[in-house]
Amino acid sequence: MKYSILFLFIAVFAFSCGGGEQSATEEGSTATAPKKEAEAPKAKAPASTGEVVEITLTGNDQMQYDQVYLKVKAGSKVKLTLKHVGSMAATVMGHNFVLLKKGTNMATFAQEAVAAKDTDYVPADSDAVIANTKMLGGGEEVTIEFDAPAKGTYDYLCSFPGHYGVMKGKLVVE
Ligand SMILES: [Cu+2]
Repeated sequence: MKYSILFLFIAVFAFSCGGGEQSATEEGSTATAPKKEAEAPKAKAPASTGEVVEITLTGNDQMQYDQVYLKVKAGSKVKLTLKHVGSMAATVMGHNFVLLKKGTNMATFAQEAVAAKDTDYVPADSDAVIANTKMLGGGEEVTIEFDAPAKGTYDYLCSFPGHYGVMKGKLVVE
């Protein structure tokens, strides 16, 4: 009886020591993990689900998009087709689609875009753009593909001078 109690005591002691070491190791590994997680949100998109979302957006001669609210799932690939369903030239009624990163001031961006005529009214050195199409004239269309950004709501606009006041919308990633 005495031996068995002693054995039990040793066993419990040994177990708790072992357990202590184990949890210390786990704490050690979780202590380094947050650093990696902290870097992750900076990545443009979550792991791809392989799902492709096709969207067709139009712009017309009345300076209007047909949709001001687009919704896609996080991790999907967005295949966006922009069609200019009007007939006016790109030089007078050009339309494009520019998706902006969160925190971008649309008015400020649009002002910078006006000065970027040489690059289709999208500032070449801008880091505020997630994706954009070229500028289209009546009857033209273009398709672009991009990875849906992280969950959230993003602004998009037509950056042709003077258009963003009306030609803008929200892309929701959920
Ligand atoms: Cu436009």
